[in-house]
Amino acid sequence: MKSLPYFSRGEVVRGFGRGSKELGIPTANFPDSVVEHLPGDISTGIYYGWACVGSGDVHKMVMSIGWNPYYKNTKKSMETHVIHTFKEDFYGQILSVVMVGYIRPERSYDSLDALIAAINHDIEEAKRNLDLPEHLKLKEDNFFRATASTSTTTSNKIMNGH
Ligand code: ADP
Ligand code: RBF
Ligand code: MG
Repeated sequence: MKSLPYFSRGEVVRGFGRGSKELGIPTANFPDSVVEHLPGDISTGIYYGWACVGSGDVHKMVMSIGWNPYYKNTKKSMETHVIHTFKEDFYGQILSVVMVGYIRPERSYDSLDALIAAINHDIEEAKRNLDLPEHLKLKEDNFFRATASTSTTTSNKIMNGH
């Protein structure tokens, strides 16, 4: 995928609330405007990369893009699970992400447990891959540090800085 790494930023909006309740894996959802701006070569599926909330620390993340075939959603979503334990929810805040690599396509599973196991497997793969030197350097990218000083108008912009 020629658009990787793909840098993206947007407000955290509400989804169906299933991530935390049903899966125990919260996912911060991006608004439709961000999803609609994805380049054509970024296919649906599971990605890994780096993420930061507001001007906070940069953490590893996994992201799901698509229609959640297990739930048969009708609207395409772009949801990020930040691999970090937060004290509080962060709806309404600006989430900055860089998608670094692709893991697998989205698929349906026979049970909720099987879906959860697959996601936990993705998280382990993301953690491992992101420790590679070529991926670690993106954690330090100016994109993340710019968030702290730029105005809301700039930080709300969707961007592809690859
Ligand atoms: P929704 O369907 O509204 O996205 P979720 O159950 O998926 O609901 O929960 C997502 C929300 O949980 C995020 O918007 C964020 O405010 C909060 N949250 C807390 N910890 C995390 C985390 N580690 N990764 C992503 N979101 C988190
Ligand atoms: N949903 C699916 O229907 N199929 C999947 O293969 C799938 N993989 C996911 C992988 C990761 C790493 C994450 C964070 C989510 C995944 N989801 C998948 C989305 C999941 O169903 C969704 O986050 C919850 O429904 C909450 O919105
Ligand atoms: Mg969610």
